[in-house]
Amino acid sequence: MLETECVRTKWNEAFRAAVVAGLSRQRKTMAPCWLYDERGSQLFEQITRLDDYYPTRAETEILLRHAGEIARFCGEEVLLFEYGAGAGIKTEILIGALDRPRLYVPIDIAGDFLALTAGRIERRFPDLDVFPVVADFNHDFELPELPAGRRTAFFPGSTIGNLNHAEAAAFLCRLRRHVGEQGTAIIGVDLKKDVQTLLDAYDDREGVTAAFNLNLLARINRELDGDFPLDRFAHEARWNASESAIEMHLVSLDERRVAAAGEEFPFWSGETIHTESSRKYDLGSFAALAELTGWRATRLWLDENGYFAVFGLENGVS
Ligand code: AVJ
Repeated sequence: MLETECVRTKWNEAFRAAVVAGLSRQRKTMAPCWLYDERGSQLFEQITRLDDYYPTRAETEILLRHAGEIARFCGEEVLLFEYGAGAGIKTEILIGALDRPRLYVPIDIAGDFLALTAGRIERRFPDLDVFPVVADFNHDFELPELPAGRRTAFFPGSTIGNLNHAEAAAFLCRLRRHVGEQGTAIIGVDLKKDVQTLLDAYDDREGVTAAFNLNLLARINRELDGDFPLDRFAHEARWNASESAIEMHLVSLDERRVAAAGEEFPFWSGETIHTESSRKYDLGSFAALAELTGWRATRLWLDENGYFAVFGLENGVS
């Protein structure tokens, strides 16, 4: 079997297992990574351009406005690691500002997507070496042997918001190990703000976020022979104050049984599948999390509205 085929087969099996496990639970849940099949990734791309979805705009504004300062913070001739490659324009802004970066190391679980990103960056920055690494950055993995030099970890998009406290702490520890002494990190973090602004961003007027969430059911129907009636499930965005998170749910509008992956799953009317949590930090709570994991949160850049933060972290070990 070709390597890519093999990965794909395993991935399909993992999806099946995740659906069966997630829909068998007392509180039905799916991890957000399953939202991103090809269609889901296209829809997410559309979300980033919506008026109601402010995070991409706010973070891009910060990177553009403070590119020089951020680049100086990272240093010269750095090795740049990006976790979850494919932030596209944001990566290009940072690389474009860096002083003679040595190497770009995009890290992603989706090998084909990674190859696309690597190719795009190589064409855009012909002098920069690119070394893609296929890995699930939510689990421990070893980096290959790389040239010497100061290292920067870039984690934009508030993707860290998908992780709970323990996962985020473990992730930040892993970053610190990867960049080593003298290492830095540039992390994009979405901030707490008035709840209506948050709800609008995750339940936009154009219905793209609803389509993005419902695509998970369409995907189960397509790939696992499911019979979810897509017009009898509704997208819902909720604010969970105790978790400080926006949650996306898929609500069953009726009591019914749904078939998928060769099994049957009962729903009561109003029962939901929880498909994503997107945690919102305040400046202090994120800095505290960073310091807890051995980083020093020494720099902070904000957008005009104060909606989004880009943190500059330095490895506390000197
Ligand atoms: C890609 C996880 C940062 O949480 O804002 C956008 C995903 N979900 N709209 C986010 C998402 C619904 C996004 N992240």
